[in-house]
Order: sequence, then structure tokens, then C-alpha cells
Amino acid sequence: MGLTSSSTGTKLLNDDIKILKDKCDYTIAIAGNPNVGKSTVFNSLTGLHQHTGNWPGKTVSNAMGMTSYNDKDFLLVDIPGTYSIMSNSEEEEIARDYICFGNPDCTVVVVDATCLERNLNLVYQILEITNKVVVCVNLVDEALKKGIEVDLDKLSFELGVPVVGTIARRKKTLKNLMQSVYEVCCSNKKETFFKIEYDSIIENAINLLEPNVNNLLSNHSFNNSRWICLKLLEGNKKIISSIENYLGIKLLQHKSISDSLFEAKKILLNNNINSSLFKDKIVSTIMYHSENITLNVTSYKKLDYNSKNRKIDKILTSKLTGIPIMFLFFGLIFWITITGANYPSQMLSNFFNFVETKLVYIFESFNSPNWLIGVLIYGMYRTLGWVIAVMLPPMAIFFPLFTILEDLGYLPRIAFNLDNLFRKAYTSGKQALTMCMRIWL
Ligand SMILES: Nc1nc2c(ncn2[C@@H]2O[C@H](COP(=O)(O)OP(=O)(O)OP(=O)(O)O)[C@@H](O)[C@H]2O)c(=O)[nH]1
Ligand SMILES: [Mg+2]
Repeated sequence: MGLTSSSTGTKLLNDDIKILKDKCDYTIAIAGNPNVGKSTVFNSLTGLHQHTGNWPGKTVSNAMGMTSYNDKDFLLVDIPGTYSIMSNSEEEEIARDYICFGNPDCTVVVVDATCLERNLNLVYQILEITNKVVVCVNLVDEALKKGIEVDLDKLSFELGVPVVGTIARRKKTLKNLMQSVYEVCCSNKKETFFKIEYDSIIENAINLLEPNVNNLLSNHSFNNSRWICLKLLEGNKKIISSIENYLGIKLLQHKSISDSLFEAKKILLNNNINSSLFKDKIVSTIMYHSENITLNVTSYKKLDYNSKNRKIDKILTSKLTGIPIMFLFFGLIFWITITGANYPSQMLSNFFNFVETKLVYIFESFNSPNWLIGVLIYGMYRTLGWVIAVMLPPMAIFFPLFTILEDLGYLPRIAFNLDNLFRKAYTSGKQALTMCMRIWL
């Protein structure tokens, strides 16, 4: 059984999930960076058909489906890809809200085995929020092709949570994942939080604020006071208001918290750490950890594993050659589509005309009134025939060509090339691909 939700906000999101949650024993969130195979994992486990493809940003709202394992029913929630909990776009906010406040029984963080370092940033950020996590190292087949091996046991030891390797397209490889998820859900594990040690000044500021947040949340089920302190110090109004809504407490209206926050921020400012530098320091510490752990757990069998890709990237994304090649590709695709579609269009049109004359003949032989022939054949049938003859052939050519570009991995490069331009219109390069399809349709 499955259901897809189109929720866009925390309240509606939680309401949707609540209905399904009652039917299941456990709720599992599938999180991760964009384009790492989250929806493929989701589809393989639920039998649903969430949109998958070789470019980032396909999943833009939460989707839900159900699966069973060891006589337990699991509600799976496929959430949009995000690089960080400190999100920017709307879909990243949806992901962040669910990771932080959706309260799943387990969060599966899908990471790309071919570029672990970048993916571990999000893993660390999620581990700061919950320890009910299973890390799913996906695309193991691609990593092996590039001579990259990840020591899963070592990674699990370092992170303190189960780590499994998967090839999401092959359902068999997901059995270990479900076993780990099952164990995390059934284990009644005490909620402890992964502690990343930040700059000593930041730690001083946290230490000043944390006892007060702790006091306030002592009876609350969400008592991750260190993480809340980090968000208060970061000063991101959106996430603070999400935290307050979730807790049902106006944090800053409590004098003990606002006073200690003021003092903590004073410590930071006295050391020239303003809000943006604070964020930078948090991010760079997490990146430092990700880099170290990646070096520790990854081995590269082929030293030049990435050099071919880099050379291709240089040509396809450089300012000088990237944009002309992109227009050349688009021009070629549109040309093939338009000229190529003329022939089948003409054939379909001839076929429909032929059938039309036969239909008119049949209707006339039954002495049907002219108005009936007019409505059914010259009206409905002819319009339908025109639409099919004009629309079907270009679509049948354009989409397979687009799929070839997707499989070659060219679409993410187009998104990268156009990112700067699209940012000027307050959106991101990822939208270029959707726009391209819309232009065509
Ligand atoms: N070779 C290989 N390809 C995979 C694997 N898992 C997923 N893919 C492919 O990777 C691409 C991205 O997969 P998706 O499931 O769409 O990724 P996603 O994380 O849901 O992406 P967004 O929703 O855009 O964030 C698709 O083309 C999948 O077929 C895997 O284990 N091995
Ligand atoms: Mg997806």
C-alpha cells in the first residue's frame, strides 16, 4: 500500500503522517544529499514509483509508502534531498522540518559511496539531533567501478550508529538495511546525542546557555538542549520559530534563556564572532570531521579514479566551452525532435484522415443526421486525431533523447552551468531542466 503526500509545511506534514502512522508500527525517514538514491531505496522497499533520475532536486515534497519486515509494518517517508539542515530553499526546509521535528523512529541517511566526504556533513548534522540513525552507504557498485572502497565497520565505529552498504537498484541488497532499521526501532535505545566539539569560544557560549534550556525542557520529550543552544546562537529566525512551534514553548520569552543568550552572544561578539562567522565556524568544524573520517575509512585502489571525470567536467562546465556545448546539445535535440517528428506526424495524420472517411461512410450508411456526424467525427474525432498526430511523435523522440543525456550524467552539468544565471532570478540551476521540459511541452 502506498500514498504520496504533497504537503508543504510542518503542520500539514505531521497531520498527513499521523493518519498513516497509526496504521504502522514504526516511521522511517529517508534523508540524504540530493541525487544519492533516496527515492530508489524508497521505491525498492515500497514498490511505489517516486520520480528518480540522474540530476538533483527531483523530490520536492515528502512522499510516503509502506513496507513490512519481520512482521512489522514500516511507514517510509522519502524526503527531498538537502545538503544541510541550515537550509535555503523550500524543499530543503521541508526536509529539515521533517528531520528535526517529524520524530521518526529511525532516520536512514543515504550517502553516496563515491563522495563520502561531502555527504558526511549532513550525517553529522543529523547525528547532533538524533541517534536513531542508520547510515546507508549507497552506490557501492559505482564506487567499486572507480576503485573506491569504504570500510563500513570502521565508519560505523566512528559514527556510533549502524552503517550498511547498498546498491539501491538491487532490492536484495536492501535486506541488511531493513534489518538495521528494525534493530534501531525495536531497541528502545536511550536518546544520546553525538557531540561535535566546536571552537572553545563557541563551547563557552553553549555552556552558559545550556543549563537554562535544559531546565526548561527537563519534562519535554525533545530534550536536545545542546542542539537548541546552537540554533539560538546561530540566530536563524525560521528554525527558532519551528523549534518553538514544535515544543509549544516561546523560548525567548523566558527570561533565564533570553538573559543567558544575551550573555552568550556577548562572549561571541567580544571575540569578533558575529552570526555569519558563527555559522562558518560550525560548518568548517563539521567539514573538518567529515574530511578526517573519510580519509580514515576510504581507500582508493585507482589513483586516477577521478581524473577522466574531471577532464570531461572541465570541458563541459568551463565558461569558455560549457555554455556553447550546452546550446549545441539543446539545438541538436530540438532539431532532431522537430524535423524527425514531421515524418511520423504526417503518417499519423494520413492514417487518421483515412479512418475519418471510413467513419463518415459508416455513419452515412446508417442515415445518421449531419449534426451527429459533425459533433462526433468532424469535432471530437478530428480534434483528437490532430492532437495525437502533432504531439505524440515529438514527445516520443524528445523524452528518450533527454533520458540519454540524463544517463550520461550531462543534466547535472547543465544545472551547474546555469546556476549563476538562475540565481539572478532567485532560483537555482536545478530548475533549468524542469524549465526545458516545460518549454517543450
Ligand atoms: N549505479 C547505481 N545507481 C543508482 C543507485 N541508487 C540510485 N541510483 C541511480 O541514481 C540516480 C538518482 O537516484 P534517485 O533515487 O532519484 O536519487 P534521490 O536521492 O531521490 O534524488 P533527489 O530526490 O533529486 O534528491 C537514479 O538515476 C538512480 O537510478 C545504485 O545503488 N547504483
Ligand atoms: Mg528523490
